[in-house]
Amino acid sequence: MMIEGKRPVDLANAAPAGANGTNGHAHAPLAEPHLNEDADNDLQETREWIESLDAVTYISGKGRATYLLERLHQRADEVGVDIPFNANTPYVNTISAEEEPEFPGNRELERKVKSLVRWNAMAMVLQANENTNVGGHIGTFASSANLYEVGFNHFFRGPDHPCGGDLIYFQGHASPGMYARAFLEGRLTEQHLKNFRQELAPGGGLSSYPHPWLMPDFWQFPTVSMGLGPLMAIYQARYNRYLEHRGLKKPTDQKVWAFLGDGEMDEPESMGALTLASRERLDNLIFVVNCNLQRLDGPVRGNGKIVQELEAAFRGAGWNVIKVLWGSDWDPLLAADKTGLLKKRMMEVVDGEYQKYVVMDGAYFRQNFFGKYPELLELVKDIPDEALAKLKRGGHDPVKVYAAYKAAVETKDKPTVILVATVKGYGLGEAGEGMNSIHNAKKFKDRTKALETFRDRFNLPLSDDEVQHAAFYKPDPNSPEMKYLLERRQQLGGFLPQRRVKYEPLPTPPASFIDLYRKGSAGRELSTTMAFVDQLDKLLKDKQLGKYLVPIIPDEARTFGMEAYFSTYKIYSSQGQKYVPVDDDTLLAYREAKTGQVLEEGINEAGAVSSFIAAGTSYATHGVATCPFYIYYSMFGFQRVGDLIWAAADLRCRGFLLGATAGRTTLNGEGLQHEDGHSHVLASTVPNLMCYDPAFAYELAVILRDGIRRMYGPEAEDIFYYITLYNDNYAHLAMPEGCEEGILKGMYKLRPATLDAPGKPKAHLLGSGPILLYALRAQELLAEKFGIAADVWSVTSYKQLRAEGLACDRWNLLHPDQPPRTCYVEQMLAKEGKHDVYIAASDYMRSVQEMIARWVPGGLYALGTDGFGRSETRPKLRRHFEVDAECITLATLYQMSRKGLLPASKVAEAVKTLGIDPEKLNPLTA
Ligand SMILES: Cc1ncc(C[n+]2csc(CCOP(=O)(O)OP(=O)(O)O)c2C)c(N)n1
Ligand SMILES: [Mg+2]
Repeated sequence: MMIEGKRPVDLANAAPAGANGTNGHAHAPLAEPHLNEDADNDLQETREWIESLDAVTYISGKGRATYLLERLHQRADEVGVDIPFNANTPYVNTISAEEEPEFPGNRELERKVKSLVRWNAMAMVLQANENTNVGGHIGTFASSANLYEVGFNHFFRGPDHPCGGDLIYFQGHASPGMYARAFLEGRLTEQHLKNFRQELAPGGGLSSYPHPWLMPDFWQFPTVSMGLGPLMAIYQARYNRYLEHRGLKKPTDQKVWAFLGDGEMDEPESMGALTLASRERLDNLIFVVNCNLQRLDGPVRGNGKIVQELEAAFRGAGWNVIKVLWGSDWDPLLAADKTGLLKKRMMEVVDGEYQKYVVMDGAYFRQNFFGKYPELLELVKDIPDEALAKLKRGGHDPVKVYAAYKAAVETKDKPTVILVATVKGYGLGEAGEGMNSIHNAKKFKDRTKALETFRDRFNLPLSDDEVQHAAFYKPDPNSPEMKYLLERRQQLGGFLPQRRVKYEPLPTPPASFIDLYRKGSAGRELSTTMAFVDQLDKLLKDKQLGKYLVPIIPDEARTFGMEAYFSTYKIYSSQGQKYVPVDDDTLLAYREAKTGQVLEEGINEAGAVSSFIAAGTSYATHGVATCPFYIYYSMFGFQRVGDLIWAAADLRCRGFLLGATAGRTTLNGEGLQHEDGHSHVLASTVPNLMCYDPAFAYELAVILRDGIRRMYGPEAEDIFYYITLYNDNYAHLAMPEGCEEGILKGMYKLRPATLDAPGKPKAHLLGSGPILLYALRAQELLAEKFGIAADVWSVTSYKQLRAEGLACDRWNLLHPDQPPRTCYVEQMLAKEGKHDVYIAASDYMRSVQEMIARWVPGGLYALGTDGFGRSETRPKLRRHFEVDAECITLATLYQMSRKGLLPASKVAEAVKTLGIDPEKLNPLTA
């Protein structure tokens, strides 16, 4: 039986519309049900069940139908009926044609603008490559132009909007489209476009991809390292809520949009945090996955369907999924598909085949897609081949995209993903549309023909000559399309992308903060981690500053002795605490609260560093400066999430990264995969990261205070900090007079030699972190056993010293006829004896210490922890890696003998008296 619009129904048995959460009616005629005659042994009964559902849907709406199905589901559970699991819906648009809202824009003007953006984006990449071969991408934006234009004209709110502006993660490879639009908007000049990827050209250029470091007024979020964008977007949306719940930002309906590639979704980071978004009910978050079915080399899922795979994963993770697969011109075909065969065919064709249809002509499409079933051939018999070939994918239809975006922004209590089908290289025809090679295409083979085809396809008002030159085109400012474009942006609160920095600086902690640690620990033994926990606690209690500080911990608070923070500052939880914690009656209870300050991220370094990024960039994204302190196992920092830290640097993120349980020999029992002796090597590669390896509480206090001043005070430097913290307990020395500058610059003399040996060369022992204590012990050994005077220096930052030294060297190189500058290391050592020897040891690899070797007179002998860690006691590990007091002593004697200040036999003797086994394992290879 056919169900038509005027089908008689039994109204007496229909539930009233609106009951049980109806969410809309489907008044269109319903398709004939699909019955499987072979597998069904009671067709009549099946038909009756389906008809009942149809009747309810027709009379009372889909909401009622959903309700009844839920009840049936529940009943089936009660009586033990198995329900097959299926996370997928059919391969059609989630929003049916009947449910579509009216498109509010001017289709004609929007099409014109979009065509111009397309042209200028393509021309920009083409010109750049014809002139300089600097690369660029045409295919990505060609596929997503419509996705962005619908957003720009109707959805994306700019920074002047009362919501503060939506935060948009633009797909990295689509950047030419964003520049082309900014050109039409009058924000970029033709010269800028000409200088795409030539950032050192006169007049400035445009960065290849979104980089706030390179274009700080334009780009907000770096997205081009695939997978980081989606992860950071989730944590950004969550941080927005954190700020609101803590009263630091007024609640608005501001959205976070992330535009992603379907190939990009294969990165584990892309989908790794999906359940956080649904758990936190982030209805302020919208993913748009551009499913052009291709990545760089070829199809994303040639033998499968990426949209269906993503749908199942996102639905399973609790997201609202909206599929936009088919353009409006498919609507009549779908409506005429009374048997459901067209839907079936849509579902059974794999992505590799869909890609093939793009490249082949209409006849091929007819034969291979519709030709599978005679009924489908019949369905399209009146449509000529050319028209068949032009049937659009949903992503190229503004009406369909608008409907999806509208539904997404109106969705409550869930994040939304829009899976939108497009064609890679859309509009490029034979020049690359749908080709496997399109991702990297930057020039056209048959150039004139390709450009003319492009012009004609998009009705661009360009002369043959302009086409020939791939000239940029901007219509008259008074043209209707230009007025429309600007009017839309004005209505929506200004241009995007746009990065604005305007915020109140934070107060610098008072000098008295350092005074607290000036006296040392008076013999009490404590670790630098304990010192940090105490210092952050003091800062959190600061009346003006405290509430802007954000402690972030990945399930390691107890390891670092921070459990008291849970009860004092509370763990942020958007749902408060719905249970009584097991330790409720203790002082250190595990307290969660909606206004909680601590971000306890679970075992999730990638997520925690994403929170660090959201917090450390809040001064720019929200105009509210917050200062994150992310403390973690130092081993699981740079080598685990180094790319996110690089993104943080690009983002001009501020805050403190605290690598705790640091040091290859200090974290002793945990072995090879825990003991970090190289994070300072990795950290040294990040240009705007200040790296410190302090040994004493006062050093740490000086660094923290100055860091807050530099980042959050009026100077507002775009830097951030990496500080290593250790869990070795020892007595902390009192702060020597006047060492503050040295602590910050990287080194100062901690304890001059007590042995008076006038006229004799001295040794200088440079130490950092807990190994500084061994340098102090070596100083004593040298004096007591060998009569050698040694000064001990505390080196807090080899990276800072090196950066300053390199800057001096460079200046000298470029100004050879002027008096040379001396760097800080040279200045520090200038007063020392000409024949003195220098030994540097830390709990890090030798290359860290060697960073300053070139400025040390007579060379520097480095001791460090090169090699794999292992489980042992600290003394044994320090001997194994040859960084203990005896090994420092030996290295000093050896350096002296190399300089002819001591016979080699004396050193050989010392090997014995110091108890060092010369045939011991080589730590580097052991
Ligand atoms: C982490 C990372 N790996 C590799 C790349 C190189 N890369 C850039 S774009 C791209 C393909 C992108 O495909 P997709 O995500 O489907 O985007 P599309 O261009 O198709 O929209 C690759 C492999 C990268 N930018 N980042
Ligand atoms: Mg793709």
